[in-house]
Amino acid sequence: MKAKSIILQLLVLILIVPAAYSQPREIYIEGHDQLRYTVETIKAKPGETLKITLKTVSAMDKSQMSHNWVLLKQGTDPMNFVTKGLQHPKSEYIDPALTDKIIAKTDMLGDGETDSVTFKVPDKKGEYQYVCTFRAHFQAGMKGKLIVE
Ligand SMILES: [Cu+2]
Repeated sequence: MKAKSIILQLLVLILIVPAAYSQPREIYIEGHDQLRYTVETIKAKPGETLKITLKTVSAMDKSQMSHNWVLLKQGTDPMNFVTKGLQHPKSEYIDPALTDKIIAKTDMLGDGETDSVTFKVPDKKGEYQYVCTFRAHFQAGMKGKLIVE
């Protein structure tokens, strides 16, 4: 009888523990007309699962004011990335030739719109830049960094 109860407890552990660990840590960010993210630094553990939710809050039309959240691989020049993207308004100002530089991204969002992305943080420690690719937003300061430590 005792062995049976231990087996039952083990079963419960096997079923419940992985579920608890795989639950992503959620981070909520807003993009505003001031061309800033409300969260400009995110700290994370290597391999951690994060769920980023971005919401745009704006007094302007979507065609004039939209935001996304694009996390770039290390070694990617963010200025080059957004500059090349300027020629690709139909693909959310992201150059299709550079999509392999992206770790994770949300959709491009107008006022009141929300999108989430869940991803695994890279195992390599260090800093990863995130940017808004809408025209001139990065240059105006719409950026931040993920610090893996
Ligand atoms: Cu933006």
